[in-house]
Amino acid sequence: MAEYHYILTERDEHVGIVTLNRPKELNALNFQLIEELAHALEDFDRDEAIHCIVITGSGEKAFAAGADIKEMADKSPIDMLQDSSDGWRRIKRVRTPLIAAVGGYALGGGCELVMTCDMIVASENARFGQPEILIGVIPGAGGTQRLTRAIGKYRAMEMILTGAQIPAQELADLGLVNRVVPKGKHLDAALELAHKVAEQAPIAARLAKESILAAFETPLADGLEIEQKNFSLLFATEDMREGMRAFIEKRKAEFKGR
Ligand code: CO8
Repeated sequence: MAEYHYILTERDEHVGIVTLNRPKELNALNFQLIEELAHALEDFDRDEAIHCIVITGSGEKAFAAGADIKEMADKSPIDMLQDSSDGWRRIKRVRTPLIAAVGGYALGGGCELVMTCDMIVASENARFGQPEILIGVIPGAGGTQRLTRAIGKYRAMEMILTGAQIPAQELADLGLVNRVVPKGKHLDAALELAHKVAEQAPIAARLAKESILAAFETPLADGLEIEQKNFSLLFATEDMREGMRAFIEKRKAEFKGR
């Protein structure tokens, strides 16, 4: 297992857990943290025993309060391109389903990291926002795109142009947050969901993720092609034979990830 300074990793059966671990700085995402996070997610992604990954923040106050403003303040455009954007690209390429467990603030890059995940579980006190405009910039890790696709142009405009913080329940009502749970219960609830996902045939879960993400990146006709090909490809897996046989034999399927 790699040595990390700003994150913690652990495993709970078939679920990998990554905790952003700079609680005094509200888990602000410095360049090294993003590099470590990308590395840890890639490690879990390569590990056949891991079927779902939960990302959370340490401490009670925040998932992450954004990119590290103190580190960014003196950076040049080239620094930003070279030091930071590669890690974000690597996180986006992770094929294993990702669940964000959000307690407290998910702001700026923190909100963008949450939206890079595939499902979002939040405590009732969680607050989401894209406050970059308040410090003279705009979201730079997908916020203008993912937020707009999730909640629509008008609400995204308001959030990004005012920098307002929005409570979890309001975003659940708009479709961004999967479920809101009592304060402090976000990790337990995310793990419960993760274990449900981890019980499924893992290759099918990855191809389902890939196909759903295609809905954001391709015209409908291309997305339908991708889905059809991924669906057919699953007929090459032992898990597909097992799943269908188990249904016919009226028993629970035992998936092996092959
Ligand atoms: N960066 C660095 N340090 C931070 C950050 C941050 N984003 N957020 C909080 N901290 C630090 C504070 O400076 C403070 O440190 P110290 O004790 O040394 O002064 C400590 O964390 C605790 O914070 P506060 O005292 O401010 O706590 P409060 O409870 O009073 O306030 C807030 C909490 C409202 C969350 C407040 O800290 C805040 O507004 N933080 C900044 C939020 C923000 O603007 N986020 C957006 C940053 S920009 C961004 O994310 C762009 C992403 C693009 C990435 C693209 C890369 C390619």
